[in-house]
Amino acid sequence: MASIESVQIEYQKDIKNNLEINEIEHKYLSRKGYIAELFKGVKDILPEAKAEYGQKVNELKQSIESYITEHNSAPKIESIDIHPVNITDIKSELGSISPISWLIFRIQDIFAEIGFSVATGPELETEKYNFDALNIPKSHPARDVWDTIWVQNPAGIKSLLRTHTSPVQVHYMESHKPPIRIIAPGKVYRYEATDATHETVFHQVEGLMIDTSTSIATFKAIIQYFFKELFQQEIKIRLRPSYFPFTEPSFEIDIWIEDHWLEIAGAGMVSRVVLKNGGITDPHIQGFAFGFGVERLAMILYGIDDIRLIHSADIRFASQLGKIQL
Ligand code: FA5
Repeated sequence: MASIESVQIEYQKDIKNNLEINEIEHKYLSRKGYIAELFKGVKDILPEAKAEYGQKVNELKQSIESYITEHNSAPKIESIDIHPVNITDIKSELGSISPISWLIFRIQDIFAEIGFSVATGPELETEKYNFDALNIPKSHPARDVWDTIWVQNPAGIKSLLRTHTSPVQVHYMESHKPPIRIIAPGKVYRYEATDATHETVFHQVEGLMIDTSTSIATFKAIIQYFFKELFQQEIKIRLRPSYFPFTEPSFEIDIWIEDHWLEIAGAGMVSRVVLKNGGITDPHIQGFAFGFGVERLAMILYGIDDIRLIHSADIRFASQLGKIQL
């Protein structure tokens, strides 16, 4: 049976040797530790010495406890500064839908009214769909118009990030028979320097309408309907003759804003070569296609004079525009 003195000596030794705090606690203060053993030993003490013995064990116990409290690195519960928090008061910034998504939903709604459904295609494309099937062969100078971000994949196949949404035209024709009325919104990528009206990653909405009686007149009527619905007022537009290998004839659509024309879309009657590549060979079937720049439309609608602001990741910008009901 340990004596008070021997426990005291042992304890001093342990302190000197920097014994871990939890080991000291276990060794001296646990249920089977030295202090408990000393308290049990009280029964063997003479009755007149019991009180003094008990007092000494208690003093030793207290000095061990205060040593432990002082050296324990864990925060003392009394010393933690507790501030009650009313969790109903915590305000977090609510995110909002991006202005571009808003606009795409709005465009989808406008076209849905006249029977156009929504199609999609991959952003990681092949040369075949982005160029070849659209009548832009390898050597064709028109390929330079679309500065391409090429992607080398492990199988050695050359892929690319689509430079426009026009590949969706061919994917859709391959899997659907005319009549066709679709729009295909999505991201496109171009390896080009940015400026106030050009981004590297932006959105287009492709449109494709094909059946037996679709003409340039149909195209003009639909485009006029679309702009009137979107802007809720008459908008001055002009069709400029242009060139795309996949349409014949081809146009560029410009919109008059304030004091200048802004190019908003490419369009035209779908070339026979493209129809054939999509599996349509009936000479009575024809149609038109167009490709809008969504950010360019957003610039006009929201009065933004620099396209780079739109994807600047500035939450104030996005939330402000996201609240505007189109
Ligand atoms: C095309 O991409 C054609 N695929 C459009 C088309 C579709 C023509 C179907 C005929 C038939 P273009 O490169 O012009 O064409 O781009 C179309 C629209 O995307 C432009 O009118 C413009 O609004 C927008 N756009 C083009 N480049 C950028 C850019 N770097 N940043 C933002 N918007 C752009």
